[in-house]
Amino acid sequence: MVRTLRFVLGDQLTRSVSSLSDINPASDVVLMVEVAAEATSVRHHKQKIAFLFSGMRHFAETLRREGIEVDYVTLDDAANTQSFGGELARAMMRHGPETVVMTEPGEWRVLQMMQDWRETLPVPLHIREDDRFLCSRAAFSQWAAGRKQYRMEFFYRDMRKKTGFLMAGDAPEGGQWNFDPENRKALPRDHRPPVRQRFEPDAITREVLALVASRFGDHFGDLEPFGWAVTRAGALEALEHFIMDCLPMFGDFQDAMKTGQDFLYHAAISPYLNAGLLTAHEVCARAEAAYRAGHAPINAVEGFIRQVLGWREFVRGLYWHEMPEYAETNHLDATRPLPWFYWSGETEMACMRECIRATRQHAYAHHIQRLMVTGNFALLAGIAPREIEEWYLAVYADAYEWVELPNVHGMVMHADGGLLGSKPYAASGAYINRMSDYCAGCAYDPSIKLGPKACPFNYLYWNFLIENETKLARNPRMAMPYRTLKAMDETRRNEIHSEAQSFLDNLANKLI
Ligand code: FAD
Ligand code: DLZ
Ligand code: SF4
Repeated sequence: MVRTLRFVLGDQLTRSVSSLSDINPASDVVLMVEVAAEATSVRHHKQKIAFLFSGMRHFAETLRREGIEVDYVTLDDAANTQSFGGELARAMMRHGPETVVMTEPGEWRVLQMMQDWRETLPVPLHIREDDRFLCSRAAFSQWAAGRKQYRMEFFYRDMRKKTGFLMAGDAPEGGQWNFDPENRKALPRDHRPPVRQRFEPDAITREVLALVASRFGDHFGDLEPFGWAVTRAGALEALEHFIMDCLPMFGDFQDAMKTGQDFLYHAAISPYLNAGLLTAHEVCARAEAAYRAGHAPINAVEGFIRQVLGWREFVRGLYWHEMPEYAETNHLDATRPLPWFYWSGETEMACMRECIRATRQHAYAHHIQRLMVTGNFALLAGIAPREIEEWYLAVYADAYEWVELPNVHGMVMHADGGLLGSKPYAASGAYINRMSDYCAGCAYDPSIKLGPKACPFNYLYWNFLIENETKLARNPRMAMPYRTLKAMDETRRNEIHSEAQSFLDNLANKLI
């Protein structure tokens, strides 16, 4: 008789996950299911599906080696109903458990499903807290209570104090909370970043790659070469590679972009963190140890820990505190459909082409590419939040709604009216030109403001400010660009507006 059925989702591949913490191998069964409904809830990048399916299969093997019974339903199992609900119902028939235990999911959509199952299951379903995060949902809500806007920097300082990471007694290590002003260097022309570690697919991964090719061949992205780690041991190796070879320069070149250099000094560990193959605590602890051992400077280590302990925990807390209303806002009334080249990568804009190429090739782009190129364009072009959110959720191996939505809806699109960030990250071509080498290979010129050779980011930037004047001009952090706009004469404003309009019309008509 099975006492407890423990249903583990694809992004819960952590041995210490709360749904497994008190498992009794003598009487309990773990359920894991590959289902088409999840792979197509948005049409996920082929590598993302392969990463998760292979990660799930390896995780199941690890549990079995411990003597735990795992009931694993593969995608091509003839009886697979292809949905979480259907597979749970079938497993109930197979095992007849006394209770079902799960860890809360990373998406509101899935939590709603789980709450519905509670109504229909013949036995209790216990949904446990996901304690893999350093800030619980309750602790975030306590922090957020009474605040009209949430600012990461204040949250982050509290998290430093609470966890003790990079603290010297009560003070921040190095005398400052934030070393960002040192972290905005462009990459020197002849600089060669380290070659990044890739992982050869083993037999399990090869089987999954064949499955994904046959079932999801029409999804966005290249399936191969596939170089992601799919086990905890592999993820730990990837972390070690980052710490030893990349962390020391992570800070300096955090905002840099370079053609053909898709990872630079970034960690490339977000798929592992988000699927549970690494934990936030161990990643921060390893980075801090590298600092204490004199291997990496404070600007790099503080910058990195801020991303994991600050941003990652902050967006997760905000997501759960604000959902489901959060997803519905559209502060800037943006309604334009997503341009077709987000999927094809075929555009004359070299920066967009390059970032979409990296995305297609690896199911990865680094933060500044996501924020200041593909995100910036979507903001300036007034793309409907829902359409651009779906793109980001589909194309990255690390994308789950709890982390994607606040980044896209809040940080990029300002659709939440400033709940997450004090201003939109709008930028003209000058920013991209300063931080990358993209413009040198572009059909457009970042120094030209209007006309056929003008960089579209230039007139779209000023047009964005014009169109959103009533909503943004009083924002003190937007004072500088609005002062410049005020000094512009009416003719110039009209020229900008009509050039932007014709570019956007051409986009809609697939002429660009
Ligand atoms: P690094 O730059 O090396 O940073 C280290 C780690 O910090 C990351 O692995 C990640 O866990 C964390 N981190 C850094 N920035 C953020 C952030 N803004 N929010 C949350 N965690 C952060 N991250 C995701 O994990 N999933 C997403 O779906 C996702 N969508 C994004 C969409 C947009 C528009 C933007 C601007 C950012 C998004 N991010 C997302 C955040 C960030 O871009 C990625 O975490 C990062 O690029 C992952 O690569 P890395 O591991 O090399 O990160
Ligand atoms: C993203 C994803 C995909 C593509 N496929 C599966 C799957 O077949 N089985 C599974 O358990 N989980 C999958 N996932 C992850 C879930 O969508 C994820 O658990 C939810 O998004 C909640 O975070
Ligand atoms: Fe992008 Fe403009 Fe530079 Fe071309 S000129 S790469 S469109 S920023």
